[in-house]
Amino acid sequence: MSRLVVVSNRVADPRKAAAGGLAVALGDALSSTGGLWFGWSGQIAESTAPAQAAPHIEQAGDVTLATVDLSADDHAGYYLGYSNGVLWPVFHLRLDLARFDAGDIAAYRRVNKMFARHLLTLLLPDDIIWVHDYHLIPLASELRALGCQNRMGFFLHIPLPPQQVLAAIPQHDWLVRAMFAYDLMGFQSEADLQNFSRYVLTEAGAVDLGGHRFRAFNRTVKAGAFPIGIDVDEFMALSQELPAQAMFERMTEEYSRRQLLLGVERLDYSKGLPQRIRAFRSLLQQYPENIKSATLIQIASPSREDMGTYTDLLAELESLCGSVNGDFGELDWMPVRYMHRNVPRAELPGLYRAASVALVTPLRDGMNLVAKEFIAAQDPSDPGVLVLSRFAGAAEQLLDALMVNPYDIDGTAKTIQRALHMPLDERLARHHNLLKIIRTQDVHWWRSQFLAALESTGHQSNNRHQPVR
Ligand code: ADQ
Repeated sequence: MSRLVVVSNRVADPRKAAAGGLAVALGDALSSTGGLWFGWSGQIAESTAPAQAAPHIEQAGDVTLATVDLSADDHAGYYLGYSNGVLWPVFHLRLDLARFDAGDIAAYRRVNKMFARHLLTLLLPDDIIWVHDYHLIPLASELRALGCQNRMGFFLHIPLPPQQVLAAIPQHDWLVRAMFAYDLMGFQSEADLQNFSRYVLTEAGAVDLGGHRFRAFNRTVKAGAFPIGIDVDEFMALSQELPAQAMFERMTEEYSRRQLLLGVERLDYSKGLPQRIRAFRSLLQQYPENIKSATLIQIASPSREDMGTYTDLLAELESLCGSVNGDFGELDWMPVRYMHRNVPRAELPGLYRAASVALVTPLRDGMNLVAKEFIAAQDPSDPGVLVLSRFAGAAEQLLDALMVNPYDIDGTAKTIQRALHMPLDERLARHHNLLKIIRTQDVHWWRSQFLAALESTGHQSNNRHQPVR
């Protein structure tokens, strides 16, 4: 069996409890074949030329972790600049927030080249390489330019925007050409797959070979939708452990006379936080019976705090929460409890289980795992209700959630009202169907579907490499 090599911007030790579903699933796949996980160490090197240093190697059970440091300039240009200042906003339909700077694209190319150079020294001829996410789109083309012939697949964790939006990136043709250096391009949803197909057929002059196989630039790439899941069994087991139980008891006792609504995410403009707080205000205005009863706990963990757009969002969110509390709060009731921090992973299932309603209302999201975690954590005999944005990738699978358009503030408030007052039999039926789908299409299913599709690509025979320049 070929060895699996996973490449992602950050590397996680799959044995550590805090690693989370994705790291656990990739760790499983890596250990079953004895594998290598390669990426950035998370360290910014003090020396000006860390690119020359050999990767740090650490053994985690059967998995080898290989990491490299970045220089301060590379971190600024590759990570903050191009990855999170161009690709993240544009792929989430926020062209207004993108900053196109020639220095950043140069750093993005430089780091991908540096990754390719280091990774090549660690590769065996029949390794299968699985590259993750927008930071590393050109990695395969850089590896191919160095003569690497291995089978390579790519999975995009964030959405792919429609053709016209993608085409606004000055280097869009270069980026998409680089995607053809892979044998398989994996996306979260059918909508992303359609965007890819439309772009390559109309902008890149690709030939449609059928079965989502496309030929362009002398290469054939297969594309597919592989919705990522969670490790349902692991998450359910976590919810039975002490930290989760203690959190559940604390919350149900503290809010015994209230109905809890819950939002959990990284503080990010894609997650629709200001719109959500406005929808909650509208709920209290339109349906005053919820006053002194409905309480929104909003947890937004710090994220990319060295970027200005994120500090602006933090200020906006704090002011919105403050104004709802000021206008509606009572001496014995605070409508919104907002916390700018992480909840320990071991306690999260208890928090989810104590909530009557989860508000997962991103403006755009590749998948959204919080929605799936909320479902897994519910008491099956008295489950809470999931209110889900139609613009999350998860909406294609979680058809029994209550769907909202997060831009429609009053419409979202109306749906929250319905969620808060949903009868038990309807909650049971919806939860049953939701649990079934997240169980069938869990993270292990996702990983095996992707790897099976990658192994079935007609890699060696079809693809003679043309360097992407
Ligand atoms: P994210 O944008 O980070 O991921 P999401 O899919 O919701 O979004 O995953 C977040 C993870 O972090 C969940 O496991 C959640 O429990 C945890 N988390 C978030 N906020 C937390 C907090 N305050 N405290 C503790 N834990 C918290 C990207 C894409 C998504 C895609 C995933 C996986 O943007 O669209 O679903 O990758 O592919």
